[in-house]
Amino acid sequence: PKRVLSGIQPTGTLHLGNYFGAVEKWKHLQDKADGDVILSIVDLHSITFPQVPQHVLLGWVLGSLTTMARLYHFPQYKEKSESLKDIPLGLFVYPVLQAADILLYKSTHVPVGEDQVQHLHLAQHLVHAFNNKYGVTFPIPEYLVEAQSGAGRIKSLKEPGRKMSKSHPDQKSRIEITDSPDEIRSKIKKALTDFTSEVEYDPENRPGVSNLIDIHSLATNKNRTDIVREAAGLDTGQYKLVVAEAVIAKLAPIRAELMKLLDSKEYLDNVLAEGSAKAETIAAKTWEEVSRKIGFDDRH
Ligand code: AQP
Repeated sequence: PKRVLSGIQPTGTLHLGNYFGAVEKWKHLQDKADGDVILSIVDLHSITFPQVPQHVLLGWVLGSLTTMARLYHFPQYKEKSESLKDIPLGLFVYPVLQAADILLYKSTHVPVGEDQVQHLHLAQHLVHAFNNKYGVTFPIPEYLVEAQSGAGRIKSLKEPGRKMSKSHPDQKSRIEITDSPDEIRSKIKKALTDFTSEVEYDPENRPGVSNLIDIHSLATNKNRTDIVREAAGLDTGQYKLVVAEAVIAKLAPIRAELMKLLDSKEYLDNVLAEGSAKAETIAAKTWEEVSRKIGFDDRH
């Protein structure tokens, strides 16, 4: 059976990048109802307490099946460790824990963005390594291609060379989905562009305005060519106002629903409790099979 797995770290409020890059795609997957869809809040990745020990246990097993040399080459590790003097071991083994998340549910499909392709390769490699050593246990997780849309990363409003991020200290670098219309206007007005006033799509040379065009395109489902054509005659300052209104319109119903949900704590707690009970059942069964195949005794 098809089983799709995806997750998000609880490291801040969702921003436009998370929404367009992940959440909106999840909604499509859920609506399509083609197989199981497991969506998770990956709290171990963000270092809270372990609620589901099987993730850590399987992560340890998988860690013994790969090498440091392989993990050194991950771009996310390289990028995040560059600015650190002391690199936490957890940051280094992160992709192994991610592979454990995928394998623990015997996931068959994983929607990934381009920055995650190597991580999925690692998960595939670990499936081969485990299955060869202990007998066929896991399916090979595949990319979920339909879930990848045209646009790449949404970039930071302040440093368009970097992606928009939840945990970046500068709140003005991102649009959060809970931002008020005024906050959205103000952030987009202050978004970094360049000294050319024309609105054109040229991500390499003009990343700032190109990022706004990408955001505009995702918010309205219009293609970039039409957007640029319609913006002829506007300078980037005027164009920012257009983008802001498009984002406000897109987020209005999402924000309203979110506010309603935040008021119904009981409902949210139920969704989480029901979801984790279902996930636990699968995770416990897989871990039982894994420990039996490895030869851990009954006490585990
Ligand atoms: N800027 C982005 N553009 C498009 N998609 C994005 N995603 C994240 N940033 C962008 C997608 O959102 C999901 C969330 O992934 P995550 O929470 O596991 O961590 P992340 O990718 O590292 O996201 P953040 O927002 O940058 O979090 P922090 O600041 O905590 O590292 C993923 O599907 C990701 O592709």
